[in-house]
Amino acid sequence: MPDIRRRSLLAGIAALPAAGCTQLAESEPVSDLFDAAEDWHRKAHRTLASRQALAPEYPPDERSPDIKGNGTVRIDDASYREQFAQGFPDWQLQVRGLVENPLALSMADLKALPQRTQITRHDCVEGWSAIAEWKGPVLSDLLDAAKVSEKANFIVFRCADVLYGRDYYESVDMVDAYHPQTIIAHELNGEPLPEKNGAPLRVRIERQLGYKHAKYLTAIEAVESFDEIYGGKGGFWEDIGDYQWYAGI
Ligand SMILES: Nc1nc2c(c(=O)[nH]1)N[C@H]1C(S)=C(S)[C@@H](COP(=O)(O)O)O[C@H]1N2
Ligand SMILES: [Mo]
Repeated sequence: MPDIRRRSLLAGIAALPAAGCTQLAESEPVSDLFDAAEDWHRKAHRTLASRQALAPEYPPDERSPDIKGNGTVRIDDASYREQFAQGFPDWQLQVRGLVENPLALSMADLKALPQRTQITRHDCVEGWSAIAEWKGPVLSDLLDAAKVSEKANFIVFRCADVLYGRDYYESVDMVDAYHPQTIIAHELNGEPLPEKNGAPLRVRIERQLGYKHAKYLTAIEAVESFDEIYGGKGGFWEDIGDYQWYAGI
């Protein structure tokens, strides 16, 4: 959800206990009700706060010697090969869907935005992890520039690769989309992203398992639901039935 809505949600939660005071609360059943509501809101607030917490970051000397590539590691498509050979001069990242102001950003546009650098651990559901430094603009800046509609509930990531005959794609909710460590990475350990790791762009969503971190990004799409998108479950692995949509860590 856009910042404003998130903020008003938090403000609403914070304001609630105050409503339970004085006169009204003196009659027994009403005050029970207030207690229950307060309890519910306290739990909701705690859940939201824990989802907004930062993932651990590491010092440079804890970086892994290599970040293996998983899933797609090479794209054979001729136009991708040409772009790759030239350093992606014409690559475009679209920001579209339920937005007031759709964007088409070049690599130069993305590098001109404020950048975030973070050394984090990637955890793959298959049981391996690796620590690496990632750099790129934060997704929330792109979403703010595109002015995401109040109707949008999810952000979908579209990719350039085809795995087992299907287009790879992924999605997250607005809490992860606006998380301060969710970035559109174009560098890995100080170098342009290698092909195996998603060149030229991949998302880092540090509170989620590896398969959510879509590589070879072509578009970011704000949607109300997944009903009309591929298998309707919000992601490549989710549609196949292998992994859960929510992969929080
Ligand atoms: N487009 C795309 N994104 C993808 C995948 C993929 O095959 N295609 N694999 C996912 C999985 S399962 C993992 S663990 C990570 C692997 O990232 P890496 O190749 O940089 O190690 O990317 C994720 N994102
Ligand atoms: Mo993975």
